[in-house]
Amino acid sequence: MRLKTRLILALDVTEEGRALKIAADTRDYVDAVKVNFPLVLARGMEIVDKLAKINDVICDFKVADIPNTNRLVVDQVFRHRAKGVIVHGFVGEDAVRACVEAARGDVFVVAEMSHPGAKQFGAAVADDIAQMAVKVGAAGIVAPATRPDRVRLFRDIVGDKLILSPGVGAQGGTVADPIHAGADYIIVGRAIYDAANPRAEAEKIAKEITRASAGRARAPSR
Ligand code: NUP
Repeated sequence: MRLKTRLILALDVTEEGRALKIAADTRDYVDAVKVNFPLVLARGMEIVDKLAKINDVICDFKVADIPNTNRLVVDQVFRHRAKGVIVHGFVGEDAVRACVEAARGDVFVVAEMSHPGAKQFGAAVADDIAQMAVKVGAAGIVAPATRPDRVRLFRDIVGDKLILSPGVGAQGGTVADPIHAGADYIIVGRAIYDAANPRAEAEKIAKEITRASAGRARAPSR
C-alpha cells in the first residue's frame, strides 16, 4: 500500500456510479479506498475489482469467525484484487493467524474500535489484541482516532507495524491528534463522500495530515 498522503477513504456509499466517481475524483489525495458491507452488499464483490483499477482497495469486512471460515473469506477478498483486509482480533490467535496465512496482501487487525460502545467490552482486551496482531505477523492494527491517547499506547505495543485510525470528522476525532499520537493512516468516510466536493475535501485533509506529520515528535513508522 502506498504511504504518500496517509489518507484512506471509507467509501460507504451504495450507488455504483457515485462510488466509482468519488474514488476517481479523490485518487490523487487518497492512498487506498476502504470498502465495507454497505457497498459490497449493494453492488457485489465486482465493485472491488472495479475500484481496484482506480486505487488500492482494503476490504473492511471485520472478519470474525472460526479459522476455517476466516480462511475462506480472506481468500475470496484477495481473488477480487484487494490489497488488504480488516479482521477482528477478539476471535483469538488461531482465527487471526488463519487470516494472515490466507492473505495475499495486508491484514489489519481491529484492536479497539472508535465508537463509544467500544469501551463497554472491547477496550479491556485491546492491548492484548494488539500484541497478538504483532505476534501473528499482521501488517498492522486499527485503532480509534476518537481516543488518541489509546493510539499512543498502541504505538508502543506494535512498534513499526502500521496503525490505521478511523473516527475522524463525523465521529468527532481530529486529523492531527491521531497522527501526533503515531497513527500511520487516517481513515475518513462521511466527511469526504458527503462533502459537496469530495476531491477538495480529500485534498484539504491530506494537507492537514502532511502538516501534522511534520510536527510530530516520533518519526513515522515507515
Ligand atoms: O473502529 C472502527 N471505527 C470505524 O469507524 C473501525 C472501522 N473499521 N471503522 C470504519 O471506518 C467504519 O465502518 C467506517 O467505514 C469508517 C469510518 O467512517 P466515517 O465515520 O468517517 O464516516
